[in-house]
Amino acid sequence: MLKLYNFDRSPYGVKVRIVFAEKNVPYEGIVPQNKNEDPEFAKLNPLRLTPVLVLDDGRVLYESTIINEYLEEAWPKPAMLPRDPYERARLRLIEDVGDQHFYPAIRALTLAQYEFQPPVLVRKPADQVDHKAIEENTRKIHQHLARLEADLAGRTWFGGDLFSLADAALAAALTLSLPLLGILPDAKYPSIGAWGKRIAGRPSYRAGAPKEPARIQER
Ligand SMILES: N[C@@H](CCC(=O)N[C@@H](CS)C(=O)NCC(=O)O)C(=O)O
Repeated sequence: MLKLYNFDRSPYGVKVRIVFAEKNVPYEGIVPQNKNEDPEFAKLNPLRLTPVLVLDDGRVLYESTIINEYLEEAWPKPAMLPRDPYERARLRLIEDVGDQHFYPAIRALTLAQYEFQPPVLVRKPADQVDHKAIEENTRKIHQHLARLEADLAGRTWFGGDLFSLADAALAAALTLSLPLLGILPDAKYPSIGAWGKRIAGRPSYRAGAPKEPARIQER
């Protein structure tokens, strides 16, 4: 059976687990122990990041986007990318900007004000809060949200009628991380709000979402 090394609360884990559930592909989920020191984990992924996918014959893939592209090609039904080349590229662009810019801004905003002590984010003492980083990353996040709002306007999913790899990729940011940080919901982004309610009702989302989501602990 396929093995997926990943963490319950990882946004990249959520992204991959939703695709597994959409495609109804069975897998064994494994939570890595001591992954930063364990030499066996470094053999799987020299970057020491999760998720990591191990195939039945032992071959390995990492990077959530690559894993999901592999799942899309190995289990093409239901399709999570459309046939039209431009539309495929448009959805990959949404996902890539999410991975490279949007998630890092959310992480930076989080770490500017909280210490991550799984499963809680503990608010930093006032003198350790990085106000400049909060301001910069809040601004960046709203720029991304405005663009995503425009991408979703008039669409059910980022892929129109098709629930796509981009929808899976943005699920954790838009339904978990930003609501936790108090950035969403926001009346400025009605299409994102409606999308969030739709995705929350999807069985694959319920299967892929963290069993124990992060929460904030005040000092
Ligand atoms: N670009 C990578 C990012 C993966 C990533 O940052 N994973 C986090 C978990 S959410 C991780 O392993 N962080 C290092 C750590 O927790 O020590 C991907 O898309 O798979």
